[in-house]
Amino acid sequence: MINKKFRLPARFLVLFAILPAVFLAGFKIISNPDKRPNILVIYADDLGYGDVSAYKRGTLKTPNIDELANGGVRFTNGYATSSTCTPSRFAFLTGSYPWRTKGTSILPGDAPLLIDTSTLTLPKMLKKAGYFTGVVGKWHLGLGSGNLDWNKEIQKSPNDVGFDYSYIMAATNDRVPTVFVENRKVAGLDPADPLLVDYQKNFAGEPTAISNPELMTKLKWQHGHNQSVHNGVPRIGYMKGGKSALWVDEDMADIFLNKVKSFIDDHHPARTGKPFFMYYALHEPHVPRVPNARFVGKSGMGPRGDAILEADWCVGEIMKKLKKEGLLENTLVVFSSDNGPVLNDGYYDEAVEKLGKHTPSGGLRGGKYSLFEAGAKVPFIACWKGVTKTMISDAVICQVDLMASFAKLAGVKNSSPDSKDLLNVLIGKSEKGRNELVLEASGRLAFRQGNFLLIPPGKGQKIIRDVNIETGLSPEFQLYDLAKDSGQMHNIARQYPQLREKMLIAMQKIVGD
Ligand code: NG6
Ligand code: CA
Repeated sequence: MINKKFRLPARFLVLFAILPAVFLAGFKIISNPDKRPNILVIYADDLGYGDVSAYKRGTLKTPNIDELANGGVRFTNGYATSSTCTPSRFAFLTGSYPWRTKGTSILPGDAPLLIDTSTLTLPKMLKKAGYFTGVVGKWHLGLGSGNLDWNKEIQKSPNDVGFDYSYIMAATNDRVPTVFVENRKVAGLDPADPLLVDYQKNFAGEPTAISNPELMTKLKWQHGHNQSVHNGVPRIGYMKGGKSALWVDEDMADIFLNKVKSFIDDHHPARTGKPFFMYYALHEPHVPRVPNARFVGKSGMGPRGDAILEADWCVGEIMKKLKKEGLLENTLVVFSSDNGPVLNDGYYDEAVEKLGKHTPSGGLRGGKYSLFEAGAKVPFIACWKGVTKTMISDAVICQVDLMASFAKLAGVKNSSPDSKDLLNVLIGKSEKGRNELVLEASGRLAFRQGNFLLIPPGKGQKIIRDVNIETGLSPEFQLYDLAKDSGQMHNIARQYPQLREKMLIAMQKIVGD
């Protein structure tokens, strides 16, 4: 007979039986990768703060992006790190400020891969954490190791910096080669008609926009963009051959969208048991703006407005797809843009003439290429059905922070130097964003601390005449109180020399001398 002292009451026995089961179930929930959300980053090209109607600044209507904003967190202080493409994308994908690395300015279409393949990038981090990773759309971070042969397997591609799948245009839609690269190969290339690319000199006998202006049936160049002509549009750089692989600008949006949809089909977590990360890099509204006929004339603002409507439609289609696949509650969607807006970026496309009352910069000063606010302050929206609050957040957040924030979400450690874990800010649980942020334009830096923005003196032109945008450069210190003066009309650097000094020292601490 068991000694009475060692007898346990029946209810304790029941507890002992249940506890391990509860513990195991709990553990399973924590460690089951299925429970981590998919991540979809939709990244527009040159879309301004005022171009999204949810920001209530301009007159163009973007109902699908608005729906994301109205179901999630809309940031009023969301930034790219830079006012041009390559550095902003570099920062987003590496979690490191672009100016720490040489050569992060706008790349030509034949540039070698900019990201060191030994770097722990955002996609590599997520891949290691068990995500399927993909990129579709604009790349503009280089390919190969120099002197790239477009007819062979490309050895340094997005697939070498963490993407399981890639379907990209190499650089921009105004740069040759005008082809898509799927994983390591130019898609649809006929080996009998090799593709040749050169950024220094033309190929003998090949027409250009200068020698054969009659080829420019769709758009004419205004500045730059006068070399090879394809699909009636003159481009930057020279190209020959590869005819079967050349894109049709009007079909680009549909092609990218369909690639993203098939990626979702192929990597549906219900089938793979893994979450996915998709970087969907829209090509709109960067020049040349040649939207599909379905959108032509729809905005009343010419091709720039029509291209934005096309991008907005793509956002709607991809959200419909997530809904259809039952993934809305299981996917964090972040929408943003690589830099601010520009109207005339080198083609006669009536962007200026047909603008009407619309304000792409949303009343901010400057635009693409500028150190002023419109350069890097961009639409920034996070939406995860059932998780994100519906709110407007004034917290300062930057795309460089997505790496650390996604690391938190994926349950892994972040080691990226400049990236801050702002996951709670991203999903609207906290409004405590960054206190300090360094911004970049053509290698020049500005510094935001709290609500103040400091631009140290810089030599150079005040206005880029071709695009009619202020650079933000001045021989004097500039200091703005963005809380009172979001349009940066009042330089208070002389009034507040101590604040100016304090900010300069804080900036130098981050940047170095
Ligand atoms: C500039 C191009 C501009 C655009 C930009 C890159 C000229 C005159 N201008 O050099 O059209 O392509 O580079 O834009 O060639 S970005 O959004 O990719 O940074
Ligand atoms: Ca851009």
